[in-house]
Amino acid sequence: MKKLINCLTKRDTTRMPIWFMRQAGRYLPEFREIRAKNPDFMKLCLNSNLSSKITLQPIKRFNIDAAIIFSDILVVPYALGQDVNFKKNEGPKLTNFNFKTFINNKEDDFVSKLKPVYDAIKKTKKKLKKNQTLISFVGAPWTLLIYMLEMRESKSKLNIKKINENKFDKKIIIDELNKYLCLHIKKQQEAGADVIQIFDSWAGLIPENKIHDYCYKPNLTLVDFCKKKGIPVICFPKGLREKYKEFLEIVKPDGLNIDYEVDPIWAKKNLKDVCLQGGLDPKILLGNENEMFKEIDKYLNIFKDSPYIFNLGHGLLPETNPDVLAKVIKRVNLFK
Ligand code: 1CP
Repeated sequence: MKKLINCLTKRDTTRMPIWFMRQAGRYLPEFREIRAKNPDFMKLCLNSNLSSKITLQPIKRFNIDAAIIFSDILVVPYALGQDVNFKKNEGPKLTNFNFKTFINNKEDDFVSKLKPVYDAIKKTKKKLKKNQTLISFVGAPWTLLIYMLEMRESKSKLNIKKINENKFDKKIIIDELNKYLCLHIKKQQEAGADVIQIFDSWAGLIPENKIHDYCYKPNLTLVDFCKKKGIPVICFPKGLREKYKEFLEIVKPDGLNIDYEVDPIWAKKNLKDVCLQGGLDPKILLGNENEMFKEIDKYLNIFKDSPYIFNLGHGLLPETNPDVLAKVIKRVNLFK
């Protein structure tokens, strides 16, 4: 039986499942070894053998309940015609967005460009045990748009002028993106994905008067699609603060990942009828171990009797020591 799915869909609280965002990544020496030989990150994401191998690396090392397929949210803009480059220390760079090219995409081309992702899912699924869950994911339209239209000035600031000056009809782009995101979800499910996670990493930067159009509505479309297809779905609208409550009331996903700015006690009180996930600040894993265990125990005690999946309030940082992560996992797995 899959512990994670039971918790997510049946709200079973007998044992707390655990996995980590960015569990396949730069903090693992075995990942860095492959990465050093593959300087083109997008090519690496689209190499199904290597992508499956990377997906399984944390599963081999740790006693965790889920694998998350090694890919990126930006494979979607890539498959819709943009060049995507990952420059060291600069973050992803996408080429100039062309509305006409974008709107004239064909579903068959999109699916054939992303076939390696679906192949990687098939290969990985065969190697997982029955009790391990395979998670696939998409980025929500707003977060993809930030990269596609190069709207970000820094980690926490949007170029508002650029957004307002932007002549493209964002509603048309969001609807079109959602069409392809649903297709990507469908194909990932057919390949063997058990759960979908929707990352809206920049939801916290949406201007107040646009939150419905840019966040709630597009996430709801994706969640409703997952429900129709019968695949459990977890949302991560990072940075929404107290609006997490409104998001939940409108979007109603099976699972909701809270970020490290959300007080877990507030979350337990205000975010009901959902399986919560995550919350712990990834930076805690870089500091003093006693402090770290204290923080972990806080989450364990708050959420012990409610449906909760142990994870973080954002992805694992590249500086994380894998041996420390092993201790975190042991602590959680011994809890009940
Ligand atoms: O240099 C490297 O080795 C690349 C680092 C890296 C990795 C390991 C990137 C570049 N993407 C990934 C994989 C990845 N990305 C996964 C797969 C597996 C796993 O979680 O174990 C997932 C789920 C993502 C999702 C993703 N990509 C998000 C949403 C989650 C989040 O972090 O907020 C976002 C925003 C991206 C874009 C992206 N990809 C990579 C970078 C450096 C970024 C930008 C992040 C930023 O702008 O801060």
